[in-house]
Amino acid sequence: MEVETITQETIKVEGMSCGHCEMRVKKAVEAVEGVRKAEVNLQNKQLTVEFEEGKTNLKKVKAAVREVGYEPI
Ligand SMILES: [Cu+2]
Repeated sequence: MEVETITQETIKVEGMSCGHCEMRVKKAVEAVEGVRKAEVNLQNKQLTVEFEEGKTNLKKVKAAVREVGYEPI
């Protein structure tokens, strides 16, 4: 049986100005294979993401954020 390791990371995302931006980032990150959960906090400019290690990594998550037009830090 395969053991999945779930990693949780919180990063800052610049460029979000409203709830629409928040949803775009959330959807983009949740679409990344291996991502279990994404929560975006507009006020704190924070993205909290839970993903399966080995299936994806923070670099891919950040790339997905950039793809929809925001700047992960
Ligand atoms: Cu917006």
